[in-house]
Amino acid sequence: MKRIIITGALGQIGTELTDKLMDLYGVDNVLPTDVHKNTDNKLIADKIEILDVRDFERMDELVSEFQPDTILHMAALLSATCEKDPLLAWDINMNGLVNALEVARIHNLKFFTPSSIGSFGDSTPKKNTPQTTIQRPNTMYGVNKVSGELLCDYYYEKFGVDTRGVRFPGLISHIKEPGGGTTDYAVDIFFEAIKTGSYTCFLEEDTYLDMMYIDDAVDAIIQLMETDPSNLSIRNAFNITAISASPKLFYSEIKKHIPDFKVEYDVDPVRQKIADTWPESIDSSEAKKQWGFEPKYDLEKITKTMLDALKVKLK
Ligand code: AKB
Repeated sequence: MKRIIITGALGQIGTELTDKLMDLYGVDNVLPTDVHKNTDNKLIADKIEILDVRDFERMDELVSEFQPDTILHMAALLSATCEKDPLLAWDINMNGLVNALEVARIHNLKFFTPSSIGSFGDSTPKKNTPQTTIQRPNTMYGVNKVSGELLCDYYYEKFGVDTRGVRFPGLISHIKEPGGGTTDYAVDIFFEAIKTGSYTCFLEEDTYLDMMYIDDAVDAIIQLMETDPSNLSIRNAFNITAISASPKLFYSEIKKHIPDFKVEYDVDPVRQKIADTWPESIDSSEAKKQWGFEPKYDLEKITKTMLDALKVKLK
């Protein structure tokens, strides 16, 4: 990658990804885009262009002007939001993706888009979920993610677009709070631990899902995009994960730092139902083998990093 356009640059992953890319590749070689311009990040604020990913003409115009060699298509609605408005989800997640794949085809760009553990469903093996397995999700988000993976394979095989992707687990960050995801509790719990010393969790205490710290997620995207294409046999999305964790596990880890921390449960049936169809732990051995994926943050390190950073941020 030398010159990169990003969609959804102010989203949960986009914000930290854009920052790191500007650092590595130079501010002038990164073009952040999003549907709004509200950010405290000065470098991103100076460069950001408005782009609704459903608007193909505008996307094409920005790419023609900026002349990137890579598009990182991050704009998407998350799982719980998709369930609230499934047709809007289809419009943004699918039409946005097709537009991004089309500009990649027309302008010969390398292409990345994230899939998710949400691309799996009830009939998928729940433990150590293989790279290639049954994917029959029953959520709109899952339907979008599986269709997206298939489209990436199609564009690679039919048009030779250099498509790459990962299936992200829940991501944990203190910079940007997520919105509308099923795994959001794993971020909220840290914010509330520092703000109020207690947290009411919307998933049951023993719901195990894969999680990862945002720095590992950003590094994974860059590492995958910098890998020689001949090393990659998977063009839809690689399973990646750092830890498999439950609300109870986060609670006991946080308690080691804040002994009075309290957690209660008020389960949201919509998000619990989504979580119950997702794997408890996925197998990321193909990502390790093909492009050296190796997360650096385990539960202990994630907890300490989050609490230390939020103590400063929220004081
Ligand atoms: C969500 O919860 O929707 C996302 C995801 C796992 O894709 N964080």
